[in-house]
Amino acid sequence: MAKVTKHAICFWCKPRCRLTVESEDGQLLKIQRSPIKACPRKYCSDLERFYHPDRLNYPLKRVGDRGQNKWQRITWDEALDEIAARLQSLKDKYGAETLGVTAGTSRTYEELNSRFLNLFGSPNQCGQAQICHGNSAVVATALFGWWPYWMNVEKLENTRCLMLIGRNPPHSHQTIWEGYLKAKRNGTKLIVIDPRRSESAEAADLWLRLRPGTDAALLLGMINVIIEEKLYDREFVTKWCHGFDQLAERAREYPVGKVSEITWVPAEQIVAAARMFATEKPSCAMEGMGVAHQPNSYGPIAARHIISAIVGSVDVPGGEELLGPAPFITEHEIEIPDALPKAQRAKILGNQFRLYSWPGYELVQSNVERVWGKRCDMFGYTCMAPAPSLYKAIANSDPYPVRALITVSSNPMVTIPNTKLVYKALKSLDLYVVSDYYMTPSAQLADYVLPSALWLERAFLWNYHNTTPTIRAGEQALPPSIPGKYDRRNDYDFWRGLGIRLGQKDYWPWETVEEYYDYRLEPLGITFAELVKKGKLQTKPFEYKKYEKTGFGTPTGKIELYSTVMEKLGYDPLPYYKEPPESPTRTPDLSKTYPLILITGGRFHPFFHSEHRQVESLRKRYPWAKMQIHPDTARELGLAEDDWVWIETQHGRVMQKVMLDSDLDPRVVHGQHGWWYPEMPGEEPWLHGVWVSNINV
Ligand SMILES: Nc1nc2c(c(=O)[nH]1)N[C@H]1C(S)=C(S)[C@@H](COP(=O)(O)OP(=O)(O)OC[C@H]3O[C@@H](n4cnc5c(=O)[nH]c(N)nc54)[C@H](O)[C@@H]3O)O[C@H]1N2
Ligand SMILES: Nc1nc2c(c(=O)[nH]1)N[C@H]1C(S)=C(S)[C@@H](COP(=O)(O)OP(=O)(O)OC[C@H]3O[C@@H](n4cnc5c(=O)[nH]c(N)nc54)[C@H](O)[C@@H]3O)O[C@H]1N2
Ligand code: SF4
Ligand SMILES: [Mo]
Repeated sequence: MAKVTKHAICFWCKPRCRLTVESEDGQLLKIQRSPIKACPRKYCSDLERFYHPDRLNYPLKRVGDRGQNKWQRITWDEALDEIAARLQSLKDKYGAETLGVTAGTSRTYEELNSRFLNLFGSPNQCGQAQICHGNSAVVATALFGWWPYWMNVEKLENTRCLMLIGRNPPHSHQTIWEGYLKAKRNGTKLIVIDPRRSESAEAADLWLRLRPGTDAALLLGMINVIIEEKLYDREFVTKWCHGFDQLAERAREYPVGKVSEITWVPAEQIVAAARMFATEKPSCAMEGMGVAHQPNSYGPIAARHIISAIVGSVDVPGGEELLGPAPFITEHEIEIPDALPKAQRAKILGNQFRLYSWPGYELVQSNVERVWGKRCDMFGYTCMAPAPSLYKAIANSDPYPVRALITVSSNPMVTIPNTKLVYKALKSLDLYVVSDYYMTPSAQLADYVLPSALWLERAFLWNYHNTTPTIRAGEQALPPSIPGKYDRRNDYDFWRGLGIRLGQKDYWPWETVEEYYDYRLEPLGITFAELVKKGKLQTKPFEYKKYEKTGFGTPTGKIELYSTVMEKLGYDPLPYYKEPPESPTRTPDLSKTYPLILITGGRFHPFFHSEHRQVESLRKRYPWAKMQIHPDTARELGLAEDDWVWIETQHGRVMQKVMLDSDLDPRVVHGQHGWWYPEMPGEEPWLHGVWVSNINV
């Protein structure tokens, strides 16, 4: 048979590169190298990953006790029939809210999770968003009326100063980093706020090594300097910002001396950063997980958006670009949130988090729609149950029984905080279904494990959750099923198959994912196949300062430095700093027993969260998990490079290997996340070594 060349979108990590894939007779031959220098794919062969013996090939049904690693191979029809029947009977017994769905970090068709669940009648959709960029998306939209689109890397050529706050793109978003390096040649400045001397920090003009968890104080201190030194954009603030006087009053509570004490950052550095960001314009900031994972992350996220606003860097090229939606059928429209009855909405787990839940959603999005004509999809906003609320509810049957869970593209036993709680919850379920590429510690606890088609084996339409008018498309490059070898299915087929069996037939008219995409593209007059040929479609030109015609998509029509949304929801309308729940200042007694501050999860190549630990050539680079620690601290504890060390908090302990780092504050250690060891036995108590080095324990 002749060689076939196709174009697929790679989902191994964040840039979502479109790659050329060569195959023959369904066999993968070669994948074009990525244009990105820091691509983690270069560390192993694609054949090694694609044809890995651990890949799941057929649906599996549990035959032993949960966690015994005893499985029977069944067909897709058997699996879907049985799952549908069990879901129906649990729904009859406990109500539709007894089903939860958990997703990962937008690796697959997550709008379909919501579509299925809304039609099923449960509000309990749970993603990674609330411990990922979801918080930023929600807060930005509340304050700006749209989420600034930071993946427009070309914009960095116009940026004069980039501020990275708890974000390290050389390892996490390589395209952003390459965009910055290009801009740097024209003199673009870089400020990095990070307790670690990350690769970004190394390249920075200013590196602020702060105490973990104190970003809100630092950023409020910078706001105070900018206001006191009158470095803000007076005209923009007067005309387009709501609540400047209240903000100034709040910022006065954060003089640099006090902020320096809280954050461990020298006062002159705080002043220098404030001046640089306010004068090298347009400036823009990008916050990451160092900030998003903080309790009370509203504070730093709001403060960082407010800084960009008061210096007048919003909706200008190279600043915080508000690009608006693409005029096609958006993920949000596919989710059909209105299909979920109001009485069911009210039952969403975690509804005490009002900004993230329906009341906040309605307040924010009705204003977004007024100005943009569409709601902002923003992954994980369509009202999700936060993971801790979901797992607590399952484990304790409180506030009601949640007896069934479907996990598609996530590994909660490794990636969700508090593994012991997740474990207790998963063990107690009546029905647990996992769709994945590989067996994982989470899948080991399932009743059904379904083999998902890899990115090479499926079509995908990508537009960053409608935060940009640009759409990209990749086609299915390899067959997901080869008789006698494997029978994987695309997650689209899974949701459609399950939906049809549960009375949703009219809502799944598209037999294939390609037909589904044709439907979504109809308003643009282009088919999915045509878009694949083009590769990328800019549906309309990027426009700036649109607010001059329409106002901002917020209740006041202005950028809300003082958030009327937060006020209506009963929260403090201004950002503020609160000590972390466990800290040397707030819990000094605890600090006597546990004197060091632990941060986790800094990204590192070649891994992606809990993935690729099966791939031998990659494991050669990191056979075991590593913990960064200052050499002086290590010496005091009698530790040397590469020693195994217990990392212990009041919640649990795991072990990782010592990696010395003399740039770290001696009071701080950093543990990698995502660790499990596929080579360890799958059955309990091992669960592939999930208790050994997994920092979320
Ligand atoms: N301590 C700590 N914990 C963290 C973080 C941290 O920094 N520190 N980061 C958090 C963040 S930001 C995030 S986003 C989460 C990520 O959490 P997860 O999304 O749970 O992370 P992954 O390990 O990528 O798990 C994805 C799983 O889905 C499978 N998979 C990948 N693509 C597909 C697909 O298309 N279909 C199907 N069916 N399966 C697929 C993979 O094989 C893998 O097993 O982790 C969070 N957890
Ligand atoms: N290789 C690889 N790439 C990835 C991923 C992956 O797992 N592996 N995950 C992807 C996903 S889902 C996401 S969300 C992104 C996340 O990408 P980033 O947001 O860049 O995530 P991190 O590397 O976890 O965190 C960035 C920095 O925050 C610092 N930090 C820790 N605590 C604090 C603090 O209190 N304040 C401040 N200011 N900084 C702090 C850490 O030292 C770290 O250098 O990466 C994506 N890309
Ligand atoms: S691994 Fe990441 S950088 Fe490399 S091709 Fe895939 S998406 Fe692009
Ligand atoms: Mo994430």
